[in-house]
Amino acid sequence: PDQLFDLYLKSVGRGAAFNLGLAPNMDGVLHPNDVASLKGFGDKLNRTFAENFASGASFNASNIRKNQGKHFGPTNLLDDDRYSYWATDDDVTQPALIVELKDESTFDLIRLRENIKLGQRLDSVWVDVWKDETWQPLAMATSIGSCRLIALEEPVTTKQLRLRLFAPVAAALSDFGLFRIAASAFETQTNERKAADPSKWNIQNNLLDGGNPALAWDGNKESRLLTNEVDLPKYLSIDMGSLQTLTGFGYLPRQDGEGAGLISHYVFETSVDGNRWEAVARGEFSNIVANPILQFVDFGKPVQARYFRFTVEAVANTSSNRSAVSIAEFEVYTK
Ligand SMILES: [Ca+2]
Ligand SMILES: [Ca+2]
Repeated sequence: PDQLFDLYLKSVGRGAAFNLGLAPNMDGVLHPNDVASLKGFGDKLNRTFAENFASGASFNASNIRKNQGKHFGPTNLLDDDRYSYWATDDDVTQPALIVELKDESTFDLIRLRENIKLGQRLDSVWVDVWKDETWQPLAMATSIGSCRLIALEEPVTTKQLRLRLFAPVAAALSDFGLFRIAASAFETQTNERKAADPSKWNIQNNLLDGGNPALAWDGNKESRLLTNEVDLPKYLSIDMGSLQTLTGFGYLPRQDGEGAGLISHYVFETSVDGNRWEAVARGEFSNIVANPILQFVDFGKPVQARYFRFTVEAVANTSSNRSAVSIAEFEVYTK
């Protein structure tokens, strides 16, 4: 959520579109982690903009266009209408506006909007706070446009602010808001899966002849097990050395761009004693040729096991059941 919020500040907060580039998976739905992040982000956004600390403020403008406070006065900054605005006379290009907040407030996000129907007029806006009996610069922004969000390094507490506007023509500011960036309700962990330590693994049985199986769990994406051509299905079973709680496994296809040996169909079984096996996952890596990234399979529930057996039922790019098999990395997850 925090990363999405940063992206929001950098896009919407600079008058640009907010494009996440989220891709749905093969079932046409977004990954649950993405959905959780979006919900957290939406929640953060709602809570951040729930209270505008500028609302109820009183203003003292150095100039109001034609002295028409009703049409061009600074109260138009708080009316939620992005086309109503505070404007100055044509020859006033460096006006100032003193803002007296209703209450002393703490904020770390400033929103400014121009009436974009009149074009982008402002060169820059300075925001000062009244502190220690003097105006102290707090923030400055150029190119305001339809929406400019300024995130402060740290929250500031004040009752009085001053805006100084610099424009080549009469200024037309339509909105001014002060907000407190809400904390995220939760943080998604980008690395929530915890891979089991493969240093204690021993091969129990390997029917995938040829190549060096240890290269499939050496932690190096560039090295790989590449077997001889074998008749599929064939399996490899591992003794992890002790009973573990497993939640899923991951298969990283070869990363060298070659298409041979990309596993398309698999069965993953576990065993407590190395004799009796239980299939906990069976399926297809359907997009592996187009997108040879880490293929993560969640068991749906934790499984107690000391042994696991990975059966390669078929590989992509061939209709024959005789093929080499490649595994750049293989991981099992304990969390
Ligand atoms: Ca307005
Ligand atoms: Ca490797």
